[in-house]
Amino acid sequence: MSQLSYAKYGKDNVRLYKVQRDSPTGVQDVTEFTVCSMLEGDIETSYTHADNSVIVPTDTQKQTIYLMAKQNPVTPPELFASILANHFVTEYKQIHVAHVSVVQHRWTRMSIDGKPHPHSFYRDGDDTRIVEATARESEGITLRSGIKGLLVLKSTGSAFYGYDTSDKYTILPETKDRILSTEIECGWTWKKFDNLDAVKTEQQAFDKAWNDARAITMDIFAKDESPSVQNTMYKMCQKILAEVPMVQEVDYTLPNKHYFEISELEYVMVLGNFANFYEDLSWFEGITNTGKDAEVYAPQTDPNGLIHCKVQRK
Ligand code: AZA
Repeated sequence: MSQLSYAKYGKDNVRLYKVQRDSPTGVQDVTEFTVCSMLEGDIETSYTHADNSVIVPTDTQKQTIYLMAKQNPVTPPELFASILANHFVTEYKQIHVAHVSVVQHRWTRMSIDGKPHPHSFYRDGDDTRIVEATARESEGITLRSGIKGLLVLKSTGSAFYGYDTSDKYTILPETKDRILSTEIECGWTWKKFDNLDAVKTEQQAFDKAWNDARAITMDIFAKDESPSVQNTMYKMCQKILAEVPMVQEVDYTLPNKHYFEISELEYVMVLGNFANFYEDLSWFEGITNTGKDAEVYAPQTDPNGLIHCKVQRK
């Protein structure tokens, strides 16, 4: 015997662009999103008995995303995601939980002849602003906001030592000065909102929190004499919790993107035996490029460390 243990369904990768032309000055504002909606509820029979009467078609969800964007503000994205999620649980009696995620892509206003241009924008970074909203019928709305894809690097001011180098599985040399690079993925979970009106009441907080979190992340990344990714990310979490009172938990997921000195030990077969060679640059006129002389490094694509934590208020 078997039974359906969990189900949700929806439309993913709905791309959406909205222009606001209302300003009497002729200044236009643009927003670009990628949206995903996923619905839960009394939908079991659609899986088990081919009962499509309980399905809100994924195309309907897509049309709703466009319509809600036309009829409502799309910024801040936390408000738009909440409006959409709330719509699905209030409009359809069989839908009890709606998950809406919004990825906001950067369009930064151009500065032309020293002035902000009224209708021209550029992509000044690949990082995105993200929102995950979940509306539960009669229970309220939970929101997690975040940053994804912010690529950062510091060329010094990072160390990694103090781990057990006598461990027989450990070969990594300790270092007091290394390159640190990561792609920031962080999120902050807001205290629960009782309903959509509560989200509307607090909407001023969302842009400020995103600006603060982005600034704090870069400030601590740059200034911290980092003993490890773990400790640096913990400091970031603490600072965001201190700065944004309505946030109850902060999380970071950081890949450690390695930049290796060109000094890897190579094992090469010579006359039927393995021999060791140091693949540094000394083979060329004795040039030195290791330790304090290292200038040219080999960025690694994989593997990478992956460090995660969540920090919440006591
Ligand atoms: N944390 C770091 O910051 N760097 C590392 C780790 C780690 O856990 N492991 N290798 N290098």
